[in-house]
Amino acid sequence: MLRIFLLSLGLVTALIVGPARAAVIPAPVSIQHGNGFTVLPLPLQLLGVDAALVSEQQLLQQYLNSADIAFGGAAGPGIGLAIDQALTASAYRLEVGGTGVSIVGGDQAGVLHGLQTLRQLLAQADISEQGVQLAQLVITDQPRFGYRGMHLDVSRHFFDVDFIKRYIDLLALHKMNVFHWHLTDDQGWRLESKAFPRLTDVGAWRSGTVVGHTHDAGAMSDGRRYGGYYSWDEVREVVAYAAQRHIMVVPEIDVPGHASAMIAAYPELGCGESQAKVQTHFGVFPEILCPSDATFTFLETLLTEVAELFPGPYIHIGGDEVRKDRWEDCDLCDALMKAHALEDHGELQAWFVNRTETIVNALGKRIIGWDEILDGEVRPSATVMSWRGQEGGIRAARAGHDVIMTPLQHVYFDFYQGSSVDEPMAIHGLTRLPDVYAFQPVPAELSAKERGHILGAQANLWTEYVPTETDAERMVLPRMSALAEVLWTPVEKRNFEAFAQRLPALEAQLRALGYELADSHYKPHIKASENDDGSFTVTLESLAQDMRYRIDGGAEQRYSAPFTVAKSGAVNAWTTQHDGSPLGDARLTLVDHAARGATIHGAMHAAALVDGRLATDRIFRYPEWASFGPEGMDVVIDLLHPAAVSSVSIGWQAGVHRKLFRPTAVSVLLKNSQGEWQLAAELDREAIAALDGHRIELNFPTATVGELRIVAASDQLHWSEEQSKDVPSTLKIDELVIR
Ligand code: TNX
Repeated sequence: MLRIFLLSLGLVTALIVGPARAAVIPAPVSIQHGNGFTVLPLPLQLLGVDAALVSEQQLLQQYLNSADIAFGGAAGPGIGLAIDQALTASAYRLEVGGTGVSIVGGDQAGVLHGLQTLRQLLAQADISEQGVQLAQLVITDQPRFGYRGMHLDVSRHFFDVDFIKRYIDLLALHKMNVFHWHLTDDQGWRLESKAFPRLTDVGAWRSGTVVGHTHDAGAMSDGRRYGGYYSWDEVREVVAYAAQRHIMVVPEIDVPGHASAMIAAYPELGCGESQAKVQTHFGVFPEILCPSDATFTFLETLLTEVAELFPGPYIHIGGDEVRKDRWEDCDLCDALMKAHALEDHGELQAWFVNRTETIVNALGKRIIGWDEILDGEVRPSATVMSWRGQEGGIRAARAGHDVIMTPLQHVYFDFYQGSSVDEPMAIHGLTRLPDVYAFQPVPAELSAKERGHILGAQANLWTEYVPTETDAERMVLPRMSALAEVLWTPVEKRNFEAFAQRLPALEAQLRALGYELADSHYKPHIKASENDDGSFTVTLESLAQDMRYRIDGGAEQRYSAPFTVAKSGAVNAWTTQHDGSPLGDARLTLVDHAARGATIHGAMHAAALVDGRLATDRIFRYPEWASFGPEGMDVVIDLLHPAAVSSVSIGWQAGVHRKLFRPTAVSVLLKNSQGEWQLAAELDREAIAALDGHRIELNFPTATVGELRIVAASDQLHWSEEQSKDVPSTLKIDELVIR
């Protein structure tokens, strides 16, 4: 009533107690909340706009359209956009006051950032026939980093231009400004070339795609032709679309490794008798460009096209995961190494990078390379993308390179985002929302001058296991919302709990825009820490409030605080959604046994084998398993105190998403009082093959021993696409349960 009355008087400031405070992600540098509200009558009036902001006004109209807010009115408080060069570039000031909304940017990008904030405010506003009611406030804001990026791999799976635009829309909404387009890899070449049409005629198509995980036992291709590529017109369309949103596109042409598709198209680029094909499986393949003059002539022509298509200052030339097998067996390489006094193939790779950089520089651009380019001496003018942790970035910054941080622990969005067993298959690893949020792109150990080299950071979406658009959206949302805050918000304003409270509003907005989001962060994550008395303290974490659990299938309990599991117990946890339905299926099986915490020799990361936690009913993560090569497992367990034992159970098969190799022989030996190993039990291939389930159990007459030796091996070979030959099957083992 009051509001209508005020409106009818032409007053637009209503003193109504409104919704919670504005929830903006990334959190702005400063928000001052006023006391009142401003009602913008519908249709909204767009106020005088600078000539320089025609494009931003168009975007505003599109944004209003997609939020179903009518505009084009000519009365009442409206929205005005302006530039004020007193503000720094990319900065903006947004005010909701009596005369409406004013967005003033230091430049066009600043205005765009203000528009993104406005969209979030509008999405949370009360909208009625009277208009849009906004809380009065003043936001002043600017980014922390100049480089705020998202990567997308379109080789392993192809995404069409419509999706690329939707992805770019996501970047804009999150105030990000770099789109790193990973256009080439072993599984497909995705960029048209006029000079080299076979790159797409041949290189854009593969004969199938591996089903399941590429390292599964018996992984097979689906045999379905797969591919696609972008024409020059499409690339120009994407570049222009990004430019309107002040987003730079960085194209990546990955050389000299990850080049199977390129060499399949032009075999003369490879070293030796190349049998390269566009790969159907994933991994790291030996196909590599030969460092010949012909290769560099080819690259010069190709990169000239790339430089014309992409107006930005950078071309990413890859340089990651280069297997040197073919270079080791190559006369030309030997001669080059001798002529240039290169000590090893790492230096030859650096020489390759430097020569490629010379080409790129002559085209007026700079290179970016993955951190492996530091394996030899590359010039400091090369920008380094640090992905194998942040060490490469630290080394690079100290050597005077510019650095973009993309460490896999925090920003590999192809990793699992939750540990719940109902999560969709991902490559491996676990990067939960809080892990992304905790990312610190500037390492503390750098000096002030070295810190100046950290341009910013980006997340990478590799798409080996991301086949569809929906999957891609779910992998980046909402992890990129957390990253946006890392990249934008002053570090002292970052707070995960506050972010988690602001997140649902953004999630609702993204859903309304038609995006699919992960719900992994609303499922529980189980953590267990071991106490001195051998019991476990179990903690459940989730952004959902209502967490439930059972132990050993017992009664359902509501989680309120960490609880104790005496020594053994299968914990199962889930959360309850608003409609009461359960979400998530997190599991952790804790087992007590004679070898828990014992000393164990004979394997790397062997402690995982006796840590009292089973990995056999979990998502597959490498650190939870001990891995064994062709020689198999042969470990000795030194029990802390001699104990009576009569069984050994060996976990060999992951419960979820990964099919591991089954041993073909296992045996248990016990050390007798004379210090000799005596066979206690063994199973052969037939006996093991006949077993069901994820574990192999061996029983023997009770004996009191101090040391056990457990041997597991496989004499099987399996076809390896990466090596193009049969190779011995590796074993992954977790938890040797000894009782
Ligand atoms: C390593 S990160 C790669 C990619 C894979 C990725 C999977 C990098 C520079 N190279 O080729 O897709 O791991 O996580």
